[in-house]
Amino acid sequence: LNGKHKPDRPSASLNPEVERSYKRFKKEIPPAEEFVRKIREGDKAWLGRAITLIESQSPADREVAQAVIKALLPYAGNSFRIGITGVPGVGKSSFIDRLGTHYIRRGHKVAVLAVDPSSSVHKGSLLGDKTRMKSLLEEENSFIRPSPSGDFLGGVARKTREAIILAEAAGYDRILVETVGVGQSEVYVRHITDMLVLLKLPAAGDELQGMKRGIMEMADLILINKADGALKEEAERAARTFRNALQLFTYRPAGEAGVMAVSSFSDEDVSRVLEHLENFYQKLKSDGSLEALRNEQLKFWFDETLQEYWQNLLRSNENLQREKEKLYRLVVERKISPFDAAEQLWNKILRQLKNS
Ligand SMILES: Nc1nc2c(ncn2[C@@H]2O[C@H](COP(=O)(O)OP(=O)(O)O)[C@@H](O)[C@H]2O)c(=O)[nH]1
Ligand SMILES: [Mg+2]
Repeated sequence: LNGKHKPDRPSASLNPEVERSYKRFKKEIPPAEEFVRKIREGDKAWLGRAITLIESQSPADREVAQAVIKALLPYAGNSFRIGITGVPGVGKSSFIDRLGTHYIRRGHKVAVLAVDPSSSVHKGSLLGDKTRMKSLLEEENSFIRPSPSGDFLGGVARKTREAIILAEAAGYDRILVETVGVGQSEVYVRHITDMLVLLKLPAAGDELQGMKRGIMEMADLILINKADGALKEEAERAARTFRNALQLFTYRPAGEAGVMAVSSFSDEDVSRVLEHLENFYQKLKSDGSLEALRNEQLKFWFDETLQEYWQNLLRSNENLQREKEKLYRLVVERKISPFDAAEQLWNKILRQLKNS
């Protein structure tokens, strides 16, 4: 932590002007040691600032962020990371508010983070929406952070993954990651959490026809939410239907996915869910599957990042880019197969590597 860290990511060709602003910027950011110390003390403001550095576009910021992450890694990992997904309006934030409060009552420290693929459009996310988390927000032992923006989902998820590390180093031992169940976001959330909880609205059985099988298979727990008032019976019916349907699917080592009809507003339901989550976590820890899962995730992010470097290399090399476009034309003109084209490009890359 001597402030001489090289950026962990290849910074796009630094022209002199960028270089100057980089240096100027660097002076203004407190040194990594200070972030590390404050975060270890549990200082929320500094935790927030460090996450801002992770999300920053500036290479200088990210350099400090990477140094902070590296220094804090030994203090991370000791939490239960729970992904919570579902369509907008299903009650994710409301449920997290109650669940988080219950966790705090039991002596835990709770961080709520979000992965929102659309947040770059909306500039500021609807997830981690603080208006729906009023009671949790008032708690000393909570930390709530909306989704980072980003142009691609993998990047947003990676930033959230890094934020998890910082939050854990700050002493948060229950991490709730909220994401909208659209596109691939829950797939990425699966790669940064230990357990995936899917919230669903009470709906008639015919919903099973159109349900996204992928996410149902990924979910470790399905909550049919809003099981209160007029919807209570319908929710319980839906829970039974899902339970039967799910028996057809296969599951992760930790066992059968549970299905529960619940209401965000029922303390009894929320504690029942909490018990289920904790049992799941104990099981994951005791039979070694937590470690296996996290190892898999580390490998995934390694591969994913390597892919990214690779694509950047291809994009930034004009020669290869031209060749690729040429081959692409030949492919769509049916002159060569996509496989031949890929092989040709690959050979060209290998030749270039040998010459460099
Ligand atoms: N009746 C009922 N309404 C709920 C429940 N949970 C959330 N809501 C309401 O559903 C709406 C959307 O909730 P929100 O937490 O913002 O959903 P999110 O978009 O999934 O985060 C709000 O009006 C909540 O008050 C529940 O268990 N029962
Ligand atoms: Mg929400």
